[in-house]
Amino acid sequence: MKLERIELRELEVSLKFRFETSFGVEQRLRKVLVTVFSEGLEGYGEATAGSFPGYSYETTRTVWDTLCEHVVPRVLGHDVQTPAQLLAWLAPIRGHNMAIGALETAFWDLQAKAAGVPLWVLLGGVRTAHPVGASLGIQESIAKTVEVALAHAEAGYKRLKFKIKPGWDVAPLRAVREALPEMPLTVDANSAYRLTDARVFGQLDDLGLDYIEQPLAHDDLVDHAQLQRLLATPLCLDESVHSPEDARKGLQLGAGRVINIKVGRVRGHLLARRVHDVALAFGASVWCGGMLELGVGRAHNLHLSALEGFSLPGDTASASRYWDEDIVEPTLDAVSGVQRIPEGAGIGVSLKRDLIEKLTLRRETFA
Ligand code: OSB
Ligand code: MG
Repeated sequence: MKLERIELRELEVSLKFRFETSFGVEQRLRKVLVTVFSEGLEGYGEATAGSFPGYSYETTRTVWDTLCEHVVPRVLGHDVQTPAQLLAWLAPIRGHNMAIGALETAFWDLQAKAAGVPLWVLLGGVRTAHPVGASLGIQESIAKTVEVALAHAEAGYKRLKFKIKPGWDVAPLRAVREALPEMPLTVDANSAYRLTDARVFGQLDDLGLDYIEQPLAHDDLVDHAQLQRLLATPLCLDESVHSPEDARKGLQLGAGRVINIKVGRVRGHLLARRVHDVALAFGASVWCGGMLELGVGRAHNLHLSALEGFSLPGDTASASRYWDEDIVEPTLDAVSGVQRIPEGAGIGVSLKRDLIEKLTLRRETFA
């Protein structure tokens, strides 16, 4: 399909809640939306980068510049047959996976629409609905943490994940475990600890957590392997895995037994699927992570979650948990903790163009 025209938009949106992690607080977010035009069809992608480089070096601004200066000029006007071919054109670009992933996922949407099938079919998925959990930020008190946990359990979420940081870990989790003895619980440190904090992990190990997500450095596999040897609880890798090779090396080292797959972090669906395949070959579990996506990114996450190996609940919670009004129809809300994968060709959602226009800070069209 010839990439006839590519449109970029930067949107500004406000989360309904203050989302605190070990690297900072997010509430007002800027997101880049990509539309690829070909043969009268439109494919949509959303960059997963945040405004602040706390999770990754990529930000809304680097995504915008990388797309404008390097990604779009390399592919615009080309006749692209497959996502693999698209990635081959972009292979000389080191890193910037979230920028490339936004375009790559838009291309998948375009191809699925051209084929007249839902994206999950093209990806090789096996299910039409997926159980989801909720990722809960650091709260102002233990009482508030328990209250938020109970509210989300009540809402039907199948697993609750709590952000932790040094000084905010064992005590809030113990309180939640007492309040919800049977609930699948996990924690996510976003790289806030070191191997010398092994005592904290020893205590978390007694709480029956499903996994501990990215406790150690964002670029580490070796220390994670050492920590994993000390714990019964599986470690889950997030920040450390940018490619199928990273996944293979991490699992070979024993750095974890679970991988959080995020489309943007690994350059899009094709490589996300390969990370999934590598994990399965090692007998590791995977689940679909989230990056506070708007409807386009959320829909892509749901389609990816249709792959066989996504055996654990994803972070793809209800859109109305995050936004007063999302940018797509239908609104992607879970019912009793289960998200239906949107039906129809491609990602199966349509854009609310008036709302998008109102949220747009800048727009650039390449043709
Ligand atoms: O580490 O999984 C993470 C959000 C932004 C950056 C990193 C992470 C997260 C989340 C939220 O945990 C997931 C979501 O609800 O979209
Ligand atoms: Mg994480």
